[in-house]
Amino acid sequence: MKSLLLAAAAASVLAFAVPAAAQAPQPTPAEAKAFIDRAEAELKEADAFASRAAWVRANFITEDTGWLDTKASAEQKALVTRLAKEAARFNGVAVDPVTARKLMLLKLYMTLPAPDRPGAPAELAGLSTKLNSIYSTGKFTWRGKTLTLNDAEDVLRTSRDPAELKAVWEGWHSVAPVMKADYPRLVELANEGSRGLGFKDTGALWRAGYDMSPDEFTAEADRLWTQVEPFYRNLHCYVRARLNEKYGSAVQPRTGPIRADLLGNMWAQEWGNIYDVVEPKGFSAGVNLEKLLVAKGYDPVKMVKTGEGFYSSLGFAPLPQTFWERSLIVRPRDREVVCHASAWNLDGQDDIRIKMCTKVTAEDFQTVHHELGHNYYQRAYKGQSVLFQGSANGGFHEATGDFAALSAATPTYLQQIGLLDTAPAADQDIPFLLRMALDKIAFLPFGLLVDKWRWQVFSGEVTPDTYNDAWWKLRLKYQGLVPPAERPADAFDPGAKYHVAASATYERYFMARIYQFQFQRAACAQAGWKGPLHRCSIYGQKAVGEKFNRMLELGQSQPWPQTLSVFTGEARTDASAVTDYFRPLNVWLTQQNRGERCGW
Ligand code: X8Z
Ligand code: ZN
Repeated sequence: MKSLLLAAAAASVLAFAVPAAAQAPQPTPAEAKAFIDRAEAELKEADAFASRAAWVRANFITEDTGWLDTKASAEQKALVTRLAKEAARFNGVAVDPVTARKLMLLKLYMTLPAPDRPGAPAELAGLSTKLNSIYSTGKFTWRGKTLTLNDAEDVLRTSRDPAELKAVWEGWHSVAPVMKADYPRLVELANEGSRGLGFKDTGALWRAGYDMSPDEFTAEADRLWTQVEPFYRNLHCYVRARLNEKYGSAVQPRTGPIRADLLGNMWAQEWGNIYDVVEPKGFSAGVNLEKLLVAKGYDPVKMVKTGEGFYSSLGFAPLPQTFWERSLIVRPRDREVVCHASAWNLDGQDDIRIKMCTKVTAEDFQTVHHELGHNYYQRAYKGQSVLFQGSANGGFHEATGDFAALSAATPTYLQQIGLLDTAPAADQDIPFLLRMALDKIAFLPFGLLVDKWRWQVFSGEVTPDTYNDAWWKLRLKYQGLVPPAERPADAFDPGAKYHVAASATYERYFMARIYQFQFQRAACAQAGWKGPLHRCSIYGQKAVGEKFNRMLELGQSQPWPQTLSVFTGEARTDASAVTDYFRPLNVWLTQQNRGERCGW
């Protein structure tokens, strides 16, 4: 693996080989360091302003908060572009490794970098805010009622009527075509900005965040997918058969792809909501977390408090009082907000908050742990300087809370916190693992394809007239899914997914679904766990928590393989942790699928 840091150091050696007389005066390493110090101070100030504007807009979407957010974001983009350009002066200077890494990270600072010309940062920031707001305020009419995404998701989760599912699925996707007017321009501007920073396109910039070249990252993602693909195909085959039995061949044929609206989730990215449809026969009834939460009187705040309790048991300090005062935990009735869950740190120190429209469901129990993981990570690396305040790579940030949730999902833990009254029967492993696989394994192809689509868009391989076809080609290839009916000519289905509308990168979720199992395997070994990996809970294991926090504290101060080895002793992304965890289920699925024509 070639790291960008090594590439920068090699370039500096070459530069020194050129005779001094042929060169403009070389800036010194000390000047480079002074520049970075100044840059970090400027970034900190711009961030403080931009993140407050973004928070206010996300909590109160109006024309005016959009205007303020756009202005702050445009200023931040202009600053980063200017700094990155200035940083180019130090190309070839033999700077110390810390400064070299910061110079590299400066170029990766913006997800959508702006071109270096007047008006461009404002135009790009404006498009970005606008698309996010269209998504977040999106509504459609169904049976005479106006539905938000939250309402639509409730139908997808609970309805077992294929006509209803189709209508609501199509209804939500009808909010996206209007975005198609702006998306190509956003792509064009971000690409121009990325090229100005020396990247081939914005997709290459995103892939450069993994301490390897963009092409190496593409190959790495493909390698990992190959490790888990057979398992996904097994799960697909099993679920398709159960859907066929439930709905009949006219709705879901026994062979070929699965209809995307039947899987309990708007994007068919996690399938745990249809556990009742695919529940294995011959086992005692599995744990129904949603029922337990409701029965025990959980409300959204109690869900978050419970999440906090898990982290406290690992030795993490309690959330600050300001977290409870400033977070948004319930969807407000009287104003528009960005409901897609997120975690924030407003000041780079202790002002951590979450913003989510929490429902008392199994899905949100998981999401609460996910979001808090971001907050504990942010707080752990607050001692790092601005350019090192981030996760080892994007996957680490997304994996942290999911790692906690792996323990929090175990029946042992649910019993420890009084959610489950009786110990689960000894034969519950397969139902439990199936429930987990519906979320964890089903997600993998989706986690990969969202940015496969964007990489193609940014590279120009996919153009606006083929946006939607290319999307469904990937949905079919990786997930084995088709839409419930032919899509209209103006459809822009990628835009019906938050991260596309909001330009948030997605490959990190794919990586996170692997890292979280590596973290879990290492954590359980540290705790001396001898049983099967899926039954391990690290609740209360303070020594594990302390070691985990030591990894988090490093932020992005060094290449991620070094950081990963601090906690796991492994320096490579390794999907064998996923297959280890699910091994008994894969054997069982293979037996169940006997006689089926798997694949699509
Ligand atoms: O977006 C999220 C989090 C916020 S970082 C709620 N997730 C992805 C998604 O919802 O698509 C978590 C799982 C994948
Ligand atoms: Zn997240």
